[in-house]
Amino acid sequence: MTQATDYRPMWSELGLDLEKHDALLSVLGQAYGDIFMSQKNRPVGMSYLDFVMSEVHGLRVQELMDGKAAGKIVVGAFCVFVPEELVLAANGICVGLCAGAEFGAEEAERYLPRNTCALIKSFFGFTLEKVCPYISACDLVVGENTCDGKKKAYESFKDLVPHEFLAMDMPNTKSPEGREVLRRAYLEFAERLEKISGREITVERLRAGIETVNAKRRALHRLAKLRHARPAPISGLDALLVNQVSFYDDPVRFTDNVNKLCDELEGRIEAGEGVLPEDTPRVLLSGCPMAVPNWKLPAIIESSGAVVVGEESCVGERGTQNLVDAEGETVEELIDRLVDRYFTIDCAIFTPNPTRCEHARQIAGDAQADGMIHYALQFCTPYQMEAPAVERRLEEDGLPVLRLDTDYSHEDVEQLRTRVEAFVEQLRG
Ligand code: BJ8
Repeated sequence: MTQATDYRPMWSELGLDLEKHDALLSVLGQAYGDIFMSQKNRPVGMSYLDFVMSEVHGLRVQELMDGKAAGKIVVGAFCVFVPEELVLAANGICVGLCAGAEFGAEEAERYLPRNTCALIKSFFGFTLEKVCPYISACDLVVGENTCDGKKKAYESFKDLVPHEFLAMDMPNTKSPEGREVLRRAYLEFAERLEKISGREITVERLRAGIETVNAKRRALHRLAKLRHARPAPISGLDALLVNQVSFYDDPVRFTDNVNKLCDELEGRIEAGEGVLPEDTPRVLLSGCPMAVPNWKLPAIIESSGAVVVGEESCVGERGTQNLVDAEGETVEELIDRLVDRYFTIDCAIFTPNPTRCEHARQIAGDAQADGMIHYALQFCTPYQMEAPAVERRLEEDGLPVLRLDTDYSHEDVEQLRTRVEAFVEQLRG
């Protein structure tokens, strides 16, 4: 994207390939302008998000470097199972790592089979092509052993990260044994963070971390709820962007700005103002997470005349649901409270995973959705396998469902558009 300051010395220091990085920023800047800035009637509060995005590889990375110079550590993650609360307690900054665009796919395929999902290929591509300043800035990268794709990919990815890597074990059932696996993983994570940062995780520090992240999630819950209004006060694209930025931005500043945006949306709702007319078909998205800058499908949906009113996704309500109870006398007790909350995340890696369907039904009802689009990345077995069950459950409620499998390329845009337009027509009845 475009920055006013010259960050090239910092990018060089981080070992980026400046030519490829320039090419990436120019494509992203163009896409952002076309998709976001062309929208009409955006809330004024989105200007903060526009600013953050314009500086996503600039000022935010500079802040990470300044933080490191002041003694903080930077921890990168690919999954919402990595608890930011522990990172904050260890004087760290937690960042989501780039995994939402096609870049360096050919290079990635030297390490991965062709039939690997686009998200995994993306983080290999960004790292191998040296265009991700975040991964270069990280003192520790956490690879959580979730789906088979990620689990096996981390075996070789760990040798590509510039600093330390931690493979975090994950359960695959919601059993007492599964809960114990997660608890042990968080204890090990806490120990590793203390070792790298040289700072003890105390009860007070962990409680403060929990309160910071709870406040961020509360603001995101508030936003999710305001989208239920008819007419919708904000586009699905802008709301998705808020969720995407939540993985990068300073949590306190972000929370403050999301709450200001929500104040504005409340004003819109009171005045009966919507971002689109009241009779615009309302769509719930459900499925794989959409990491920044994966905007392809929501852009197609909204330019086809519908509005996205919720995401049952890890970059959305699956990722933010529930808060952590901050009550506890010891660090171990607070880690147990973290486990209580994180163990409720209904990722498709769990078998069985019934609460995901129920959550999708609940959001669809609350958001007054007229239909649901199930989105899976090609070769993502967990979400592709769950799709028919989610579809059946929602259809039992009388909700039309469109199931789409795609990737990060632009080759299928017209094909997707044709199917989405026909679905939106169906919703108009
Ligand atoms: S908690 S959804 S963020 S693992 S798309 S890499 S599942 S093959 S991303 Fe996820 Fe954590 Fe679960 Fe959420 Fe595998 Fe599928 Fe690829 Fe995926």
